[in-house]
Amino acid sequence: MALQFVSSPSAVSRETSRELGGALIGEPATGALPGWPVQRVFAPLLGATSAAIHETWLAEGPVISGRSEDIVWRQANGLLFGVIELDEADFSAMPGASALQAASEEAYRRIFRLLDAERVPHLWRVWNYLSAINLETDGLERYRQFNIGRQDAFLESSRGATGNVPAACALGLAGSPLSIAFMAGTTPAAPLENPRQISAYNYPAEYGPRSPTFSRGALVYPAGQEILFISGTASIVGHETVFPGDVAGQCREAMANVAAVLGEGNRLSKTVPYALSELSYRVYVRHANDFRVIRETLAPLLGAADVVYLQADICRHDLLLEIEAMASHSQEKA
Ligand code: 3EB
Repeated sequence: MALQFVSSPSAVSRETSRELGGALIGEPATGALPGWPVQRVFAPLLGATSAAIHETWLAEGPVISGRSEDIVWRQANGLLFGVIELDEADFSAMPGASALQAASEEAYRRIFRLLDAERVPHLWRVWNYLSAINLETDGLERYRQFNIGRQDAFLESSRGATGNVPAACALGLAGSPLSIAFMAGTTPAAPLENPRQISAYNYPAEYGPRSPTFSRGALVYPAGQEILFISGTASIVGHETVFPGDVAGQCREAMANVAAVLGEGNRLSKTVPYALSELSYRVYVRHANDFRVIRETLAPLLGAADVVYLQADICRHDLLLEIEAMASHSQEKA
């Protein structure tokens, strides 16, 4: 398999020169971080046997490392993985634009400059984390401020903010800087939408002055391979939250949405069909107290799948959980 995803309680003990990048989920690291781009996800793990989980993407061969404008990145075989962390305190609010909005726009501008310079133009998947995501400052929720900066950067880069946009997630983590990890490639992604939902980039204005810029999922193509990314998925039908206050109901509805995006993936896939039970899941739980109910409700729907549960704030105050998932298939035909 060309690109490999590994998950373990600790960083790979010795560097193999094949690490492209990854994430460290759990308690803030006290020791040194690995030498490859690592997104620190400052979120308590739920129901885990270790204090932290390292997730690492391994390329087939040696990788090239670089740093530009605070982005730490690596690339191999037409694929680039990068992480940028920005401190909002380094940005100033302007009339009508918060420091978070400015930082978000700048982060995406830098990402697009890097992708243009490295000729890896297609943004496939983005992981967005920020602190206090539901906090309202100067009359606008911080998630909505982030959405303005993100969309402006897409429009400014002439990428457009609808249709061909990356799969993504956006969560709130206590004490986190604005942290954005991304995977990009030399080949275009096939974006996926969910027939049960309005595309997020077409959400009406009641969810903020600018719509979020992401697709419901994507099929992407590292050499010889197809990866299915299912974006952060919640209990939303059309554009409305359903089952407010009912955590089990939200679990079932979110999984119905995951299944719907998987169905779209299977319609467009160049490989054998994907099954819900083969995906790797990340489940974000707003209230740690809901964890048991969420795990019990999801268990029969996920089968033996790998699941990481973590506490995080979801970008709408009435959403109690969000589920993202991915799987990889070889494109080699038997
Ligand atoms: C939703 O469906 C839930 O802003 O990048 C999910 C995935 C959500 C990605 C983002 C937001 C984002 O609207 C929230």
